[in-house]
Amino acid sequence: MRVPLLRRLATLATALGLTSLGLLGATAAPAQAAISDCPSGYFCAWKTDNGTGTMYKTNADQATLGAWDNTFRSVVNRTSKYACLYDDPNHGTSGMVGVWDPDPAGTEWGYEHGTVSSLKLVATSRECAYPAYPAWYASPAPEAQGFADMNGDAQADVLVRDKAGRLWFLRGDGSGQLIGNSGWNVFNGLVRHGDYSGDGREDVIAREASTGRLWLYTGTGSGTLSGRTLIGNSGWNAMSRLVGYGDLTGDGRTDLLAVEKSTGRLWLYPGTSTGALGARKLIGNGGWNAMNALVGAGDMNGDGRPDLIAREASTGKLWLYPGGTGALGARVLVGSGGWNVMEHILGLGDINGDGNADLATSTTSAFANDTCRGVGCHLVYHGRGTGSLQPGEVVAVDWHHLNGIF
Ligand SMILES: [Ca+2]
Ligand SMILES: [Ca+2]
Ligand SMILES: [Ca+2]
Ligand SMILES: [Ca+2]
Repeated sequence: MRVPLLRRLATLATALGLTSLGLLGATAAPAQAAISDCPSGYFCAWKTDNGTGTMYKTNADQATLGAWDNTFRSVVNRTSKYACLYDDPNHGTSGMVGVWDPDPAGTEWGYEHGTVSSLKLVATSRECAYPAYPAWYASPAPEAQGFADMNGDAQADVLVRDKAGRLWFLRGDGSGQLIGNSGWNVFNGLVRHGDYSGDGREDVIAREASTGRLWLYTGTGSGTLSGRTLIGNSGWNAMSRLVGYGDLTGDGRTDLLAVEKSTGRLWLYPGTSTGALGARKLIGNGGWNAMNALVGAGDMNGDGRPDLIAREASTGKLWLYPGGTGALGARVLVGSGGWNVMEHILGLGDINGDGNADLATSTTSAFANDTCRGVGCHLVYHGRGTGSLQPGEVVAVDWHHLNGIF
């Protein structure tokens, strides 16, 4: 089945913010094309509007197109990757960038405008114009916080899962390191923070969607992960939210919080010396399903104990629940509303190096301010060390087309 080109281009232009609207007025693709001539595994193009005549084919990136420069009129992408078509040579993005979805069966074909000068085949659509991972910058924190720092350089780190199921480690200098080649899309819960295995290095906990199992991936201390250990046999899909919290019990070991879907109860699963989780304890009687974001945010209010940030779905308010010893204290309002325009809220410790824990966010389509609009704006809210936050600032605009940031 052929996806209408107009809709596809319009969607893409909106989503990626790449395309000038000039091409959206093109007429529909022609009625016939010899797409069956294109071999499986190849991207193919023709100089004619109906896929007849000499066929171009490639299964590799092309910085220039030689005799085929500015000639593509109809195309089919029978590769398993996204085909990015650039008006510029060398994959430049100053001109139009078109994106064709993977279509190994060759069931869709479309119309191009005779302006393509280079092409690239990539695993995720965002890579047509951006790195696979978003921009992330953090300053060295004055105190070692042991929170959100997987490689021990005192800079807050971010982990990103992309739509191809790869895992990336962002160390805070704008770069990204691949730390999981594939397969991470089997998880429907990914959490940090803290050291569960007891070696002083931050780990990752992942919930397997198909089994409800909970896995501990032990950090190596350099940003990468080594082997995994099963720490929950089953049943974890009964939890709507998992929160890597830090130490709530006061024994120096990182604990996990979880909200039970059916009851709205909040449970504390204490970390132990072995990486396994201890017997759970009820720390919230009910009502926690009213929260549509829970963030282990480190010590936001400056009393030396990690705190919980929660977003109330019905009001868009942000609440701080101060961590005590094995329990949470009375909540304090730290965001008076509007927080539902955030897709992710991340507690990453001290991002700007002033000693106070901060929050980072990325936005939904409902967000707009003077510097950024829509999906994928990335803001930092600097903490004042009292629990309250300074106004957010947009610091990047490419936190979109991903499959998890934590
Ligand atoms: Ca770090
Ligand atoms: Ca603990
Ligand atoms: Ca605190
Ligand atoms: Ca700070």
